[in-house]
Amino acid sequence: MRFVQFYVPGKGKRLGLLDGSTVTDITSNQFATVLDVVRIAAERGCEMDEVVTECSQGVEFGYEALDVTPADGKPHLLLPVDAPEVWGCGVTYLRSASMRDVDSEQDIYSKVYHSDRPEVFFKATPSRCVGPNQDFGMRQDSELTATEPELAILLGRPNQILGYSICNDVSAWDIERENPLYLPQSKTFEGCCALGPCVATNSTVSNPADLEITCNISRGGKTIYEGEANSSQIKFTLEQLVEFLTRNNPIPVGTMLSTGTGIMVPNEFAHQAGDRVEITIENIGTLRNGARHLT
Ligand code: DO4
Ligand code: MG
Repeated sequence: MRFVQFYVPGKGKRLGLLDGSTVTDITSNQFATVLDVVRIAAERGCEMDEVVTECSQGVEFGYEALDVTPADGKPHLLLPVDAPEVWGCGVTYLRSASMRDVDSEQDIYSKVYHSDRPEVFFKATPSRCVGPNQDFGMRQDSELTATEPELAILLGRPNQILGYSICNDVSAWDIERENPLYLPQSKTFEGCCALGPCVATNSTVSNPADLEITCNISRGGKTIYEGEANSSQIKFTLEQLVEFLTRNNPIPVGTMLSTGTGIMVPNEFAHQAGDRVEITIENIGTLRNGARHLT
């Protein structure tokens, strides 16, 4: 199943199920958000699909009509889940390690890539996240902010993978490169994390360890960069990444863990305001966002 959250004028936030090109509004007294479904699945120790099997069918919307730039007067997609915490994993793909080492003074990234412990860092809270078709932020003090297209895991209980989404781990690479101790400033800021367009559950993503990930960046209507990776190239299993995140680290129900990027956008395609980014992951969908300067 694919869960979405969307806004309808006069009604507010709605919970929907995406099937093909149709979104069915399944908002009820029992669950009004994806986080409600996650909480019930965590409590019962079951899949999210099982939580909604008996819900009555509601009003239908065309997905394309929802996948539009947010405006108060029009229905539109929202963040797929208001994850109380978003965490990230780093240098989980060889490409991420080798390209970062070229621009850093020591081989710290390769050392982490070849170590038994992955990099895990705090990324965002809901107020720092943007949903489909919203602009992500570029810090005022960064001239090299880049897209990092990643598969994200949605957790119920600490060891319960309930579903998947797409994350753009937008990062100020120049700040991170100046000194690795500046990593939190390179990773966490207003609009630093784009998520969406849906949460695809285990029944829809049957093999998360083999998903094609593609990215297209365009400027002024023209493609300036295209890249691809496959989640099979992640050095750890997804369960191992979750285990490292949750080791002696209590996480709230509904936490998202982004699994690192295998697509390293060359420095020459550092973002400019107005860039458009499309990230597609097999079985999940396409996340579209723009880039904007923070003031
Ligand atoms: O330390 C650098 C961050 C790595 C990262 O975010 C990634 O590999 O995706
Ligand atoms: Mg990343």
